[in-house]
Amino acid sequence: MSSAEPPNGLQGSRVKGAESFLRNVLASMEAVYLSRNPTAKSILELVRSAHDDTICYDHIAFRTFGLCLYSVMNKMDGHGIDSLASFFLDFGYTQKEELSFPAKKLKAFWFSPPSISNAAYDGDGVNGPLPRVFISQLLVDQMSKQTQDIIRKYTKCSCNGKKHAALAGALGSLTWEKPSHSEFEQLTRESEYAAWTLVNGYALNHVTISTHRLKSHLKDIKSLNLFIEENGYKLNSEGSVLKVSPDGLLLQSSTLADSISFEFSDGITASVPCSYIEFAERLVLPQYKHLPETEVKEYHRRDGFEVGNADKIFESTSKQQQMANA
Ligand code: OOG
Ligand code: NI
Repeated sequence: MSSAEPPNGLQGSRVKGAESFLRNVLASMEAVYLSRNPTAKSILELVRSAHDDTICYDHIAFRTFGLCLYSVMNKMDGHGIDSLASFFLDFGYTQKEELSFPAKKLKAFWFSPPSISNAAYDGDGVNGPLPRVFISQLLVDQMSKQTQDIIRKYTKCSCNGKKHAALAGALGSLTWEKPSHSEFEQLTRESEYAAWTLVNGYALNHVTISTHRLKSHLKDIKSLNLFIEENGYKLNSEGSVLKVSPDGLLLQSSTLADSISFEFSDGITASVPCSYIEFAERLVLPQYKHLPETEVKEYHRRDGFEVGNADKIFESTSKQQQMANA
């Protein structure tokens, strides 16, 4: 699952322009995210200021509607993972493993970042090491007819919006019309993921702080979780607060999504779930255990994602988690 060699990518002066464009797009996506999610914004500030630290993003994540064309079975209509993946692939990302969540009717792929000049590794946030990208999609064709009809109504009216998913994410704009409140409620009953995607579109679902790249004691995710809770924030406790992969090397936790007031097409205004912030600690792979800490690079650590962890992290936008923590 992991390789000891850094991947090829945006190196050399010819591609400097491409890298800076990619970072500008990420910065716009992040700005939309920070403006809508006060919890994420204040946690990033808190972690930075507590020990005058810089933050590296482990990954960023998006949600999409994966649906087949009406007429052609098994041919995707272009709103799913591919809509956003194409942008990241164009800028040097590499597609990695698929993750499958049959109970939630979801699947996902993750993408590893291109390698970049070493200088950039000193930056903060989107100016630091480029994040992995996690993109999931709802398996729309497995939903009830009622839910499918609603999703198809909106994806259809977006025309070619799906070709500009990254732009939509950077602008924080939906590529389809706003739904009615009852349509949102219908989706919520069947799949909270579907309802989230209908009102948030291609906006960033979360960014993830790489805890092992912090300098203070907060590099230990258990200390960071405690610190976040002591400062009055609620963490997603689905399963347990700390999600641990079977190999014990990928540790993750997340906050509960903020809510935002949303005006539906029928004039009803109601609060809808927005985005959350995640924390991830990647431990050193057994074969590199002997390396002194100062020599440990990111590619010596556990890479990738874990279905069992992700399955619980998806719940960060669910009503049930909000109520359990109220
Ligand atoms: C993604 C949940 C999974 C991870 O790091 O495994 C995830 C989502 O909520 O859309 O973020
Ligand atoms: Ni994540």
